[in-house]
Amino acid sequence: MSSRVLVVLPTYQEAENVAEVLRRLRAAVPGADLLVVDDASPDGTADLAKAAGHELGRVEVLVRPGKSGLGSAYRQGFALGLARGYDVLVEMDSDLSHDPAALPALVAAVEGGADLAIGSRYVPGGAIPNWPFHRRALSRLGNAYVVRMLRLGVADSTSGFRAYAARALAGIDLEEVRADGYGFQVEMAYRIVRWGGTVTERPIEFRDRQRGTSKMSPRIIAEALWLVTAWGIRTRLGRPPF
Ligand SMILES: Nc1nc2c(ncn2[C@@H]2O[C@H](COP(=O)(O)OP(=O)(O)OP(=O)(O)O)[C@@H](O)[C@H]2O)c(=O)[nH]1
Ligand SMILES: [Mg+2]
Repeated sequence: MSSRVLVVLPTYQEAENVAEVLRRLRAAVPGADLLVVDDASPDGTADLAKAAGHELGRVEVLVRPGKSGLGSAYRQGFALGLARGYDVLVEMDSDLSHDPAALPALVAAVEGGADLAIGSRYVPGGAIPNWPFHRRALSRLGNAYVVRMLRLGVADSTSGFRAYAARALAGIDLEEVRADGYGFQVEMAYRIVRWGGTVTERPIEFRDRQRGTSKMSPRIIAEALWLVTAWGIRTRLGRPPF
């Protein structure tokens, strides 16, 4: 692995998870740099990340003044990574839902030529062992809607475990990306496809968070639904979607 890899980890109230994520990442991708983007979590996540970073090395913690959303944390982390000349930029949750051990396969796919490699729950080999029926159904329905609406040939466009080639992030207009949460994941994939990039999927086993609480809300789901609908309609009318 000769490329320079930056893993961006957004955190909000992940005190119970952040140190272990960093430790497992360091073991899985020893050559990568790790960037935690914390939105001033009141539970002390940033300090715990810094302490783990001292022990592990090559961990940077960026503390922002207040909760500004997942999409905004990634946009800022990616902009920093591009400015510093990384080749591969990784997106990953900090709640241990995404297994760091699966990351080398995503990075390898980008090194092999993909512009975006998505850790997918919906390709052969992918799984969500401990999700209740309603979450499974919602995620499946959401992905099916994206495929129909945007004609996007991606089985798991809402997955937040991915690796991007720097050229693809530089090719799309990151500043213009507006969506948060699931909408952010779909928007990034759609922008890269429209830019002419290649997207590939690799199977992952997604583990529901064991510790800490979810920050996803009905508002995030509604935003994604609304945006996908708007992008789909504009595309069908022959207009630029964004
Ligand atoms: N910096 C930052 N990180 C955030 C924000 N919202 C969520 N995160 C982080 O983004 C990642 C994904 O958020 P989660 O709450 O786990 O969302 P989810 O995975 O859809 O939901 P769960 O089923 O609860 O895991 C986690 O690492 C969060 O700590 C935010 O506003 N700012
Ligand atoms: Mg999560």
